[in-house]
Amino acid sequence: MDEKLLKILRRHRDGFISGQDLAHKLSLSHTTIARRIHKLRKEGYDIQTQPHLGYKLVALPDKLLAQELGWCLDTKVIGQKNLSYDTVDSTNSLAFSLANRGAPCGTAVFAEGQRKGKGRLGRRWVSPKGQGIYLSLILRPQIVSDEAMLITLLAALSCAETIRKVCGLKAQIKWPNDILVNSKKVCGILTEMYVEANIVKFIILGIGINVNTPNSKLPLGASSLREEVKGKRKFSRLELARELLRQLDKEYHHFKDKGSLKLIARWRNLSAFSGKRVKVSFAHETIEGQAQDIDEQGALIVRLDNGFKQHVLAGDVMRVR
Ligand code: BT5
Repeated sequence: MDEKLLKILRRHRDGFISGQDLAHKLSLSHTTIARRIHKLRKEGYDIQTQPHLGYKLVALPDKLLAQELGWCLDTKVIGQKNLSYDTVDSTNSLAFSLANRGAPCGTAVFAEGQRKGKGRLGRRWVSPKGQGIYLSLILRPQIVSDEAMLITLLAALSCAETIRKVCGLKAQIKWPNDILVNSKKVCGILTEMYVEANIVKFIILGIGINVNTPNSKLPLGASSLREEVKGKRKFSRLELARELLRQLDKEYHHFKDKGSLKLIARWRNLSAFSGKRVKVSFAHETIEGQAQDIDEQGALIVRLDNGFKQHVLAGDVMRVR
């Protein structure tokens, strides 16, 4: 990818830059410049040409390209190394093998589509190409495995905040890993980890967001940001993904420096089921009661009808009316 050429074109977005100037700045021939512009256009960059004036970058590709995701991204760790792929089986599986081979904390793996997107407990994540965000982040926090749930909550908070900020939609968190808009699932989170002697060696934080996906391509009960916004306006996946990396970076550093208290307090404000009657399903059992709060480990506190408070660390929650 021609980073330097793109950098110059970006700086001249309000006007044209001549082929001669480009050739001079990059110490290349006119023919090479023309060839590279052609290549960028094939990547999806909209570059206008005017005789005597030269070139002008009009629009970026509707793709999550690593160089666009990372362009002047003001984060400390998250997204400082981005990898982008066309179609993969699962970004979580790919990130897991990269982390195993030593990829640094903050590495973000994006794909345009997934063939075998993973949900929890062997479930599938429907991942149509070019319409959603499919991201896996490699994190290396210094925590024990009991604290890993907090990373899921941190991610849920970052996703909900991003959707609220960029799309103006009232995103809410359904414990532990779903983001709902108008009670429909628009985003799911899958946290996987590698643990040795109870110490977390790395975490793969997988995030799937239905951005412009039509409902016809999604399972029942799911929706996308585009479907839920008035006028069904299309959103820029790039803008959303960049803001998500920023929010994740901010929340991750808060958590590392100040612990989980503030995180939990902000999480509470966006929780969809606080105080509501819920049913929680486990592999072999179901409980029913009032969702009261989450504890300092991120477990859901459910008050059963007999007054007993059960702290739930994993399970599927459903609202009961
Ligand atoms: C999740 O699991 O919600 C976690 C989803 C994580 C997906 C990301 S994409 C990037 C990264 N790479 C991966 O391979 N995965 C992660 P769970 O709570 O188990 O929900 C799964 C259930 O949600 C399915 O059984 C369907 O009912 C529903 N579902 C599937 N695809 C969906 C979609 N695109 N939008 C909303 N709901 C969906």
